[in-house]
Amino acid sequence: MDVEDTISAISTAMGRAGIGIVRLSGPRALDIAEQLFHTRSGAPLSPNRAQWGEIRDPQSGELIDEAVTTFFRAPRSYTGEDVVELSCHGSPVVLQRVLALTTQLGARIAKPGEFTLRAFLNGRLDLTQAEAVRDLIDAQTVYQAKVAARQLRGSFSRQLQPIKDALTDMIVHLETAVEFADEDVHPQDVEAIAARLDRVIAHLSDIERSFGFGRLIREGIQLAIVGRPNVGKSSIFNKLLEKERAIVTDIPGTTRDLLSDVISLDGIPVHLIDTAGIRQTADRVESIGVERARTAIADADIVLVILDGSQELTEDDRAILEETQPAPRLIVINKNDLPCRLTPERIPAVASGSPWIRVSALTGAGIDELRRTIVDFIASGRAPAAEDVILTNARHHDLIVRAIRALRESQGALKGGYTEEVILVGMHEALRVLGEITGETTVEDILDQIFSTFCIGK
Ligand SMILES: Nc1nc2c(ncn2[C@@H]2O[C@H](COP(=O)(O)OP(=O)(O)OP(=O)(O)O)[C@@H](O)[C@H]2O)c(=O)[nH]1
Ligand SMILES: [Mg+2]
Repeated sequence: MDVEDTISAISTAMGRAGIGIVRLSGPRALDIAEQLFHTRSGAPLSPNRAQWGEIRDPQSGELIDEAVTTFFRAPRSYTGEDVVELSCHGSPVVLQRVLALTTQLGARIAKPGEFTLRAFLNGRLDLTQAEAVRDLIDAQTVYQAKVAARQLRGSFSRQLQPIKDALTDMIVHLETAVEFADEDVHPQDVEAIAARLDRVIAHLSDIERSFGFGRLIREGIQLAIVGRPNVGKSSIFNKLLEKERAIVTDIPGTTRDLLSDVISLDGIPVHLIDTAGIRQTADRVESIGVERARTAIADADIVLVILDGSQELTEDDRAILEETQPAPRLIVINKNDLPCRLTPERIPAVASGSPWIRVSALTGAGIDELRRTIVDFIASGRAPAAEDVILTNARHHDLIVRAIRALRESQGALKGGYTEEVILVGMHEALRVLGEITGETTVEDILDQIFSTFCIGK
């Protein structure tokens, strides 16, 4: 990992824009910037000030752009090194030209995430915070951004600290017993340590459980809209999307293929899937659609079973209710604007406890309540107990699981009356693994893996 040289990159998105930034970091950042950029007053670049001037080709003297430049002197910068940011006009051609000049003057084009990698290596951020920078940039919903912003401020590392402290404390205690081999660990001590270990494992398990919800926030859920033909599946799909995405007609069998689109409910991405009406059919195209609808049911996290409230249950309805029984489902009685012929009591699924709701896709009545019901359904039993620890990162999850496993082994050894050395193995392993989360104990190839998922210029 080369961190001695000076790196540069275009830090703003490619494409035309009001401004675009070329960023330099490293020991020669200032020197390179000063050969390119000349303040109007002729004054040198001074730290923490925005200075206006011109960018010129150092060889030909040709004017390239007017720019505002900010210089951050090490260590008080994002990377902890000297950083210069040249805010040019956001023309891709200008930015490429300026970037090329920085390399001619000795800078190297930065790899993805290299600025943040340097910030990490210089102790400006721990690894969870560095990952939060990436997650914040990649966030697709407000909720994802909120969780990332919290992690960026170190909330996750702070949660882990007392756990690591408790572990260190116990390790010191046991190591001392090893040093003075003739002094056995007292039985009371064994009990006290076992109780503390239990608490640490419980705490880690709480964090581990929040991953289910974290993944929901990150990846969202699949929601399949199913039912027999003509009950109003596509109409409800369109209403939830708030646009006329799917074709709606009074001809049964209108939708043939799967249609999908994403909405955000309370910040959670929900992938809606409209499906073909399920029925026995001789039509070849339609029957392929019906097969796909069945696959969608199997893949869905939630199934909306749509029924037509203006008609009695048909055989097709009963078959679908039967078929979706194992799935987490919500019964939606549609066409509430028409005279009602279907009361919930007559629906076997409702009798066996599935939640239900009445809507009218025609008038929009009940659609907001449907959204709320979906959110409640998603959150039920999965919402995190403590607002500030939501595990969203698979790497963190994996390490937490490994720490729990190691501590359970220690717990087993402790209760089984093994020697301190044996008990300590799992505790040391857990501490090391937890250190990997924040980056205290991290090997180089893991860093490579993490930072290669960043965008360039960050
Ligand atoms: N009165 C009334 N009509 C509705 C309502 N929802 C849908 N419809 C009508 O019912 C018919 C079928 O609607 P679609 O949304 O195409 O039904 P679908 O379940 O997608 O049908 P397929 O794609 O054929 O399986 C259309 O004529 C809609 O206008 C409703 O709430 N009230
Ligand atoms: Mg349809």
